[in-house]
Amino acid sequence: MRDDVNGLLEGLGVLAGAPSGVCAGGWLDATGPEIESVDPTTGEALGRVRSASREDYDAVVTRASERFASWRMRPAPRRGEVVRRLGELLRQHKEALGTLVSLEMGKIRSEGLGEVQEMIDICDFAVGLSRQLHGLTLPSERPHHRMMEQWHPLGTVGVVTAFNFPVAVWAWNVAIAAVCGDVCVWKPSPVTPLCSLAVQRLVEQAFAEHEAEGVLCLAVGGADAGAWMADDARLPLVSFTGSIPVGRKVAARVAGRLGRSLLELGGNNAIIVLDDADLDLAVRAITFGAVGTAGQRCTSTRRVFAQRGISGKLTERLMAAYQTVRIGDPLEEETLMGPLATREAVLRYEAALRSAGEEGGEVLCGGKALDRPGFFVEPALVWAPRQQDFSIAWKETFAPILYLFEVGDLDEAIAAQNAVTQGLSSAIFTDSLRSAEKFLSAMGSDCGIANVNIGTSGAEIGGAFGGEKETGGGREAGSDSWKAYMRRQTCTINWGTELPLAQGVKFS
Ligand code: UN1
Repeated sequence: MRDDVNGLLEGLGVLAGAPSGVCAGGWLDATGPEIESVDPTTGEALGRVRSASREDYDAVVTRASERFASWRMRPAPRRGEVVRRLGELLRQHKEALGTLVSLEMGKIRSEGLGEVQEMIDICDFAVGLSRQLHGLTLPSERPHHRMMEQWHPLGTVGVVTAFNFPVAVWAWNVAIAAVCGDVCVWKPSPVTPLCSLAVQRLVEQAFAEHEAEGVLCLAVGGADAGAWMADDARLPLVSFTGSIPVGRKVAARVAGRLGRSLLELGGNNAIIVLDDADLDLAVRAITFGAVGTAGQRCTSTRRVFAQRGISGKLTERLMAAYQTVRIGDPLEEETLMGPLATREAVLRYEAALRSAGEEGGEVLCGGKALDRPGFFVEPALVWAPRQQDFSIAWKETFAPILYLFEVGDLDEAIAAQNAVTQGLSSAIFTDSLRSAEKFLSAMGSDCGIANVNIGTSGAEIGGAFGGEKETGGGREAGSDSWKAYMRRQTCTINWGTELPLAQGVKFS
């Protein structure tokens, strides 16, 4: 697989020199600095992309905003047809694009392919949705009046995505936004610029075939470009996926201009394992949740609260499972865990484990960076003291580190799980209906996602995805998340010959 990396990149059209990372219904000549894409498996350069300068970015937003005037008037089901074509192209290029995700980001190939599948799924969902952007009809208090609610496109949406899902999170946003009648400007992570070029090439094809060029635009850039978006009053909505500290800044800046932001920030996801749990399921779910994507999902499992009667056995089983994790080139079929995405991530992994040791945590297995090229680490299992005394577990470290805590009962587990400031995903393993229902009740998990007998990661696109508290409150993908990309209009229509005023007011 690795022998023909150049063939792969050429096939996706992302190799030659330092291609432009700026596209708005045709590729523009980018004039910003070059961004280097680094292969996390070897530590060597994969390619370069020229990023958007401030002028380039402005040109993209101007073009996109002009495009909005006609796109919003195309009937939603016709807009859906364009997204359907994009979904078809993604099906055709699933292997190549999934492999590129794996190559550039470092997740294993099966997860790279799964990420592209997530794009295909959301395209399908959006196509159906394009005939269901429904409003309500409401009874008016006045005779011969009717009230209704309708949803209109919002405008130009800024979409900022993270390195860990370099293509799927973009798709969640833009497939929905496009059928809603919005135009989008995408700023991908500078860690994965080649993925964004490959995707944009498919966008260009699908949208050109339907005379819809310029609806989905690209401006590759770093933190500067993110800040331009946050401050840009031409963007009524900025969808941001990334860390809590950066999300906090984005939210404040967007709020400062009274724009809307849709935030998908960090998680600190826990799995509760009760004494009556099916251990086979729990061990598999925890291992995938903590080790999958090398712990670099916002939904990755970071904490386990094991009830006293089962904690010993669970720990033993997890230690055994961790020994079987084959670390290596993510493109090799038998690999279960690839490298971290960047060198800095390795340093953060090491720092977190140092803190864990200083605070009384005991590393049960793993815990070292591998002595080989690239950014490889071992998945680490840490037996932790009480959570109150263990500050490192309150933070999200984007790495395969799992903290194991022991708890007495379900109430203690729920309290500990909810004690942190993040609120994305959560899960419980139990065979007790009563315990499961308590966990899902208003006094249970405070997260945006709460699962029973499945892990914290790997959500399907049909549900609304997002979390509470410092995770930012945004909801993307399925259910009624589309409403975030539209503006609601309440209309009252008088079909009578009188003009009665509401609330019985007389004015004559
Ligand atoms: C993310 O990590 O930013 O639920 C998104 C999951 C994936 C999406 C994760 N479907 O793990």
